Amino acid sequence: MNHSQHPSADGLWQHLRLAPGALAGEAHSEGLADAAIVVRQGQIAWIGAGAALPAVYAGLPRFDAGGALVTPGLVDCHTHLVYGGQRANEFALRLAGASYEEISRAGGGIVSTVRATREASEDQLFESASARLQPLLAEGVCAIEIKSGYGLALEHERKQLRVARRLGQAHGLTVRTSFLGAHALPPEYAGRSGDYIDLVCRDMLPALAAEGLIDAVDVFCERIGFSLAETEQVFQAAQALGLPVKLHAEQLSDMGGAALAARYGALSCDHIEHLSAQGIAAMKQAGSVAVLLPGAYYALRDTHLPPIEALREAGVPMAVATDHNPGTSPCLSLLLMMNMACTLFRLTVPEALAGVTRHAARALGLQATHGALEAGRPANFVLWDLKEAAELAYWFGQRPMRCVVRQGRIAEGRP
Ligand code: DI6
Ligand code: FE
Repeated sequence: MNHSQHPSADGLWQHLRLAPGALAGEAHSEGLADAAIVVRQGQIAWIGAGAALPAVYAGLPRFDAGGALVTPGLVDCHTHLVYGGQRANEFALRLAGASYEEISRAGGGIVSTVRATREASEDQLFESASARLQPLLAEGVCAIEIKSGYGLALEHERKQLRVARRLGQAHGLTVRTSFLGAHALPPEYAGRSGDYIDLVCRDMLPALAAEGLIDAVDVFCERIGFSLAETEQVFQAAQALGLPVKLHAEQLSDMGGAALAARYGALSCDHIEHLSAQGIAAMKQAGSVAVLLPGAYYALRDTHLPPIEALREAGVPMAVATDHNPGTSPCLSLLLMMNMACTLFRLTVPEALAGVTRHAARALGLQATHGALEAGRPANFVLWDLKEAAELAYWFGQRPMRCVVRQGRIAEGRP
């Protein structure tokens, strides 16, 4: 169903149990046992303790949540959702002993998805990405980041980004696009990475920015991706266009990417398994969010943990995302990522919940509108059939969502 066909959520939502940290100004609050939310014209008009409800709202149509747990709409702040094909064959190769880097150097990996993405039409990409989006929507995702980076040529990067925009319109979902033209070297530029980066900076980036298709600029800074100098060249081009940057940083090795990104005021540095102490200090100073991607860590059977304790001590906000992509994280559950962030990375439950709400919103520059509940924001919230917030991270393979209000409409389930 198209988003505009979903029933309006306008009215008085009663008997809600607000999860800890759900209110915008109160990151560390306990939550509220019997809360109410007033939705008017798709926005939160009032939120607070049910007993404190202003009399003017008492006559509105009512939705009785019957004590359901409520969180802000979830935010998946790092995905590569739009692509052609899939790579189960590489999963088999890795099981037989090949490494991700070996497969990539042998012409598989990202470049094989580039072939399939170039062959697909815009409508085909829209259909396949819509299907993959369903489980995320059904889990309560209300905002998502979607990267390009499987086209690696102007027309194909454009196709991916246009599909990302269309997904937002069709599903009433807030979509932030990141241009990841510097994801891998396309085969036609083999041995000429300087020329390719010039193309990214001089042609692709300005053209796609002018079409309004780019919200942020990302680079895969890695031995099998692009060097620090090439990354900086892309960041300079982004800065010249007034676009914020983020970075795939220190996933497989410490390239010093996080410190560079921080110098450019990066919204976030993502993966960061090999992040150094200098990188952490630079991120703290710049206010960059650390985006943890336990799905990729798990799928690659990585054993090098991101420096969680040091990030926590430094007070760097940590987000958690699916990194949905066909190579290293074919995952379509943000709740599973919460579970893995706790189990594998030792996040606390409140950290994991903040990681898929307020800190994830911040990683996208959406902290004023998403990731926490407050009067004046668009109505994005989720009712859960759960007794306590810890259950969000505790169960895995479970679908505890009862109802999702997305952009002011009852988009999934019923109260
Ligand atoms: N890091 C990742 O985890 C994905 N991209 C990246 O730069 C993997 C993309 C892929 O293998 O297709
Ligand atoms: Fe990624």
